[in-house]
Amino acid sequence: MLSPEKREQFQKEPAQAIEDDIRAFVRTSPLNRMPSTRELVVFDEPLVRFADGDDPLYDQYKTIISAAHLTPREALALGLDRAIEDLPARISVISWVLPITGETRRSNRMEKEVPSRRWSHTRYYGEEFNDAVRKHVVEVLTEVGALAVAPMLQPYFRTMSNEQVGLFSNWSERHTAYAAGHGTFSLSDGFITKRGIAHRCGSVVTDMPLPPSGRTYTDHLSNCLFYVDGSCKACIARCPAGAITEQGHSKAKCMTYLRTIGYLPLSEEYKDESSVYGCGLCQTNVPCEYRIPTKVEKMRKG
Ligand code: B12
Ligand code: SF4
Ligand code: SF4
Repeated sequence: MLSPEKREQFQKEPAQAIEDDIRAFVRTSPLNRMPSTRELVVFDEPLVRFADGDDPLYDQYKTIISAAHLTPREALALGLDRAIEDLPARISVISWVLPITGETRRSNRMEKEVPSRRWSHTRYYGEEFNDAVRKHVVEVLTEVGALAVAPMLQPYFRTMSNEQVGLFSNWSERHTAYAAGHGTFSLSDGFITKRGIAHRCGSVVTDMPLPPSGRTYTDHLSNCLFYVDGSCKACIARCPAGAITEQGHSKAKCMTYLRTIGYLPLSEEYKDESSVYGCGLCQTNVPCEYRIPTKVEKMRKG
């Protein structure tokens, strides 16, 4: 239940109210804790931005990804079991980035074959928490009278593949993060934000009119050093599966590796676990781990 003050804030300054609310939830939720060491949080302070639900980018995604990738209007209408024509004139998308903590990044940096236990737990319990954020945001928006749907929590959410992009889902969290101006893609395929590439992200579609945060980059690869000046390539050396080359990221090799280590834990560290989750070695011990590396380079050059 929201306090009367909070309700008033949602009326007067909805964008700030949502951002404050997500930050408070990440800071205080007991679910944002490592199960083994409850005092350690899974994610740091989140980044929150907004996209226009009718941004023409979403129509481009129908071609860049697949016709099956939903626009925000489709995602909201399907989730509410309404016709698209019955939706309000303005649609917005709330996009958040949950930066992985320094402790977890450091632990994964030392690994060469399988992710650290903390990284693996961030993949598993962290995504459970990300789902809790999705659910929480939908509940709060509904309480203040808005329509809201978290596409990844909907029964219609699915992952599939096509010849053009290989594996994809019908709601890509990172393509919404791109639309909201959080950052860009990269050689390793990871999404580089101002808090770096080591994060998880999520989103909710709503009819609450929120000001789009805007984008400052020139294209979808602007934050990666390799695509800016041909340098870096640190992620290529980090990948134990040989899934990253100058031609980009092989999802097939990456997924095969994730499945292999998932079912056959290699490290002593996992002897009490039933499974290892994720990998993310390409997202730690690399220049884009904590920051947008192209900006650092530009500053250094004057
Ligand atoms: C399927 C899936 C996978 C697949 C395929 C990943 C992929 N690249 O699509 C596999 C199993 C390989 C995988 C692996 C991992 N995953 Co995964 N995965 C997903 C999932 C469920 C769907 C991804 C999706 O829909 N992709 C859509 C396709 C089209 O994306 P794409 O091919 O990368 O997009 C390219 C094109 O669009 C192209 N492009 C071409 N022209 C243009 C033009 C424009 C304008 C734009 C914007 C783009 C564009 O650029 C992109 C990059 O090359 C998402 C959750 C979600 N619903 O989003 C998580 C997600 C992508 N995974 C995530 C993570 C963290 C991982 C792992 C690190 C595992 C782990 N947790 O330890 C590895 C990392 C692999 C890597 N090197 O990136 C995070 C990514 C966060 C981040 N930091 O980038 C997500 C978003 C989950 C989350 N909720 O946070 N994953
Ligand atoms: S490690 Fe370097 S080349 Fe790889 S994604 Fe990061 S900035 Fe790009
Ligand atoms: S997640 Fe692991 S296997 Fe996949 S590209 Fe990154 S380092 Fe390679």
